[in-house]
Amino acid sequence: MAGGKIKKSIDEASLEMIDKAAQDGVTTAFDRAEEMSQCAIGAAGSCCKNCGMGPCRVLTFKGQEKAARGICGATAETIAARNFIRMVAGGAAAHSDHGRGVTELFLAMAKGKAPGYEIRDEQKLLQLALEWGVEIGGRSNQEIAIDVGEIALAEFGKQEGELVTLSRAPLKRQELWQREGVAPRGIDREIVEIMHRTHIGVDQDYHNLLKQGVRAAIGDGWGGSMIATELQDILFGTPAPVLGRVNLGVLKQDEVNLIIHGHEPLLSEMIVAVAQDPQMLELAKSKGSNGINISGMCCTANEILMRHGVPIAGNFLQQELAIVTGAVDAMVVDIQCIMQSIATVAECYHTKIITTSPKAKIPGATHIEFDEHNALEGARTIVKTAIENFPNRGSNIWIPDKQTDMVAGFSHETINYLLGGLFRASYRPLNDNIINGRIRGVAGVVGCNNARAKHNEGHVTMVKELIKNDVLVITTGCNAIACGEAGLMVPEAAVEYAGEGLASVCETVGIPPVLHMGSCVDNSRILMAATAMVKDGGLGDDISDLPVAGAAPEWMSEKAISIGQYFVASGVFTVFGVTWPTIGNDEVTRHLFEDFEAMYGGMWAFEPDSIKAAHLMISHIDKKREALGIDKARERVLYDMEMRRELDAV
Ligand code: NFS
Repeated sequence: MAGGKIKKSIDEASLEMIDKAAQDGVTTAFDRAEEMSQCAIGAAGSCCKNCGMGPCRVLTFKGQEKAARGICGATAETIAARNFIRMVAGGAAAHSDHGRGVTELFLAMAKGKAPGYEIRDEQKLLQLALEWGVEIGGRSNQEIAIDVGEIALAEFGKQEGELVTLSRAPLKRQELWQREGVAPRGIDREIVEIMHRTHIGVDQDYHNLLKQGVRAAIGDGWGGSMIATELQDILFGTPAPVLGRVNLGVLKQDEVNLIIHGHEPLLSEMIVAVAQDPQMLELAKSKGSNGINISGMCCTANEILMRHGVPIAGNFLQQELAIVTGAVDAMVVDIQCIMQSIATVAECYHTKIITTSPKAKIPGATHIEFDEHNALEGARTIVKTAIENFPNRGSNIWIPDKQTDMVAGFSHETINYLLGGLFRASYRPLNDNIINGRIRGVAGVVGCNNARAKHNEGHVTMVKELIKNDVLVITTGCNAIACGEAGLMVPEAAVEYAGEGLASVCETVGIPPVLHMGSCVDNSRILMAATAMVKDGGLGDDISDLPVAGAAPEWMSEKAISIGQYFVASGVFTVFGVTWPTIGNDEVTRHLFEDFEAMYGGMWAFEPDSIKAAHLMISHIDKKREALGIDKARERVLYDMEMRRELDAV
């Protein structure tokens, strides 16, 4: 049963709810992870079930002479590579279909067919228009937006040439992609081609297979995800730093609790607006509550926190636990990272689960379909459903008294302003502080929770180790929420956890040592930040020259594999924890971990121990510092500090 002897989370609020679930006889992912045994061959990526002759299991153990093959003759390498890039396809499809949804709404807005939506960031619209050669002079924003939206939508189905957004990458990177033949022609095309090539009897060369994985992943990070981020910013505003709160303690005993869970900010923006409507508040009062409390879960939570300051109830492994409080009147979901079990857990309490996407239905849930032409009406129905369910709460309510402050919303643009000032926005001060050694480097730590690992432990341990060693951390997704819960996303955390060099920069600028950059599609902001660092000069002429690294210490989703792959393809050393999907095949793993460095300047690594993983990243950062000839500067900084300490002691 839940609870158990081994702690399943480092988060106290979650542990309280895991215990309550056990008392209430409710099963959660934490229990299922314990009960469900894993197939070692499948987990190692050595099981092929791409045709009706299989599954063929081809795990070759050390010392085994005859290499196993599938019935069709596929080698263990082919099978491992096929499985790996099918994960990339799944992840890239998810992000990109999200991007397509945003683009469709954007176009409907521009054509005046989506009442309630408008252009909030005009500057970004014009900037995109300029980049894409859309005529601006003498035209209305709506007209410009129609052209921008149409170009964006065409990127998904484009068949030839290459994505327009690739031109945002450093020149050297663009040339490398062309040279290696991995510049995506169209976002969908590369995903479809993975499905084709991994069908029985097509591509049987693991080098060639993995190359297509790279191509589709670039189409995600520099294509689908980037389009999602840019158009969401135009529609809902580019985030700027905002103070919020995080963890299950944001739920309120005396108010209607409505949790918005999933990924697209399209509907959630409307719900946030409707919840402030006096009529709705009146209705809520008439049902005996003191107000309407909206909070977020998973990546949607990041979206609405950074744009509206709406509190976050938790990350991926906390979605069932929120319902276990007994205080959630409705949980509305759209797409991705939604456990089917929330409907089962909800049966034990009064919570109404509301699905909204035609792409994502759950038996037992109420379906209120999101219609962009009528979004406000849909949002009203959803908020009303939550309010009307408030009187049905039982007496079995227990909200953990735990919540933390966190600052969110460091978009690539605001980092620019914060560091460089409003009138001379630039990454110069960041680059200078890297060059002078106060900041050792930058790490992007992102990704999911995984029920096979202790909740939040990998995230928080790694991030603490990095900032202690003067590495500035930028984060998105469930890692951002984990860091928020651990108190790492407030400026004061710099003094408590960061090394002296990093702390001194954070104190001067007034920023936390861990910067929240948004949801998972917003990993594209990290690509833009890295590109801005290259363009500002002094740190080489490609992303692969920068003293940066990436990680997803608790990954589990296919989206995480696609993200990792586009980071690697962009020249970033990227380390994953928990498990590695090609671990059953040395050849394929070696290719991803070693050969990729020569090809892309970035490569994969696997290290489940978060401290060791952090040090792999730090070593890589130091290697890059050395190559740039700025390693000595850091030694001086440390020496200075040592001297200062000695002086202080006198
Ligand atoms: Ni991204 Fe993982 Fe999901 Fe968001 Fe969380 S689980 S890959 S972080 S919510 S997408």
